[in-house]
Amino acid sequence: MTAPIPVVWSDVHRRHVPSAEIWLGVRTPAVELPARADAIRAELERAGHPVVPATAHPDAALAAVHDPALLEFLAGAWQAWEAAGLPDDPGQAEVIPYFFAHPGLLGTIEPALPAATWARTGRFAFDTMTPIGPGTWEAARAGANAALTACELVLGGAPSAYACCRPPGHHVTRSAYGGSCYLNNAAIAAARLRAAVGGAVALLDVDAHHGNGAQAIFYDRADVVTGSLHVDPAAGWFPHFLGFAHEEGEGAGRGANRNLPLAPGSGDDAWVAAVRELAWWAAGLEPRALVIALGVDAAAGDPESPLRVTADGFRAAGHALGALGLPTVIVQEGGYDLATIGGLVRAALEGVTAGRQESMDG
Ligand code: SP5
Ligand code: ZN
Repeated sequence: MTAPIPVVWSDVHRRHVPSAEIWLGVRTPAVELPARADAIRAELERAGHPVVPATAHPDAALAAVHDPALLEFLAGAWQAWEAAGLPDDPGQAEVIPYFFAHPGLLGTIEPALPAATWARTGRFAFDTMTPIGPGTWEAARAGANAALTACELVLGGAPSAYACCRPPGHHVTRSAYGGSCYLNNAAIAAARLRAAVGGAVALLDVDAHHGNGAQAIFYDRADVVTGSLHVDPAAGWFPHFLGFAHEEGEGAGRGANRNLPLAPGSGDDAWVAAVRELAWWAAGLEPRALVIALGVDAAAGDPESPLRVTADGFRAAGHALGALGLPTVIVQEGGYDLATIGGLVRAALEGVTAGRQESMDG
């Protein structure tokens, strides 16, 4: 009988309360809300998972994957916004970009770091849907601490640990944030494990959306193997410009990135087959540890994706990944159906434990 996977937790996530997502210039209801993590925790506690508080970790662990300029911006963005009076004039209470340091604008010229608060955001944000409010930095920083605490548990001998990170992180690149994400918790965890285990680390992303952040961060590296299955961006889904099958890594990292785009409407059969394919592929590159970017927004009924995966599908996915038999850190990403999100995470964790057990017995 294996012990239930510990849940690493921080209440500080509740300080991040986005008021809306600006989509096509329109204020639409925010979906990445505190009730998400609270629902997951409640369900996992009911199922007997122990809850472990996240402990503080140094900024150096974040700087392993993020540009210090991004970290400095995120840490002070809301205070600067407020000090500039922007909540009063023009009346925007959260940090939102309007003008972007687009590569087609800049060519080979390095972007300036504008002194104007209303301009600086466009150096670091790649969408308008990821507002920074008064508690956003503290919450994101606490999420990174949770991911790092889960790493310490696993490095200390736990077979696996789950970090209930909120806000999520998998869309954040080395120097740009978006997609409801501010710090790439899963990439931070992968870098931490990579520094501690004498070999490669695999970071496999089952969120409904492409894990573009880790792909970009580790694109030219073979020592962090990245893979993602997600709804086909060509079918109109975020992140639109990335996540295609031909993105295979470059330089030393060629062959160490894998994308499996799935058609809208894909359900358990196609989705679980893709998870197994990703797991087998990663196993062939002989990683010594695993990070699972566990979004559960591929679920049938999730408002943010057209995939149709059930709790049984998430259990089977967990099983396939647990069967790799690796020290495993599981990091929460998306998942927006409050009625089912907890049960979906619970099923995935059950699968990880069962798959792991089978790999030991077998
Ligand atoms: C972590 C994660 O799952 N991020 C997903 C971000 C994708 N959001 C894109 C939403 C596109 C517009 N949706 C229309 C409804 C507006 N609320
Ligand atoms: Zn997602």
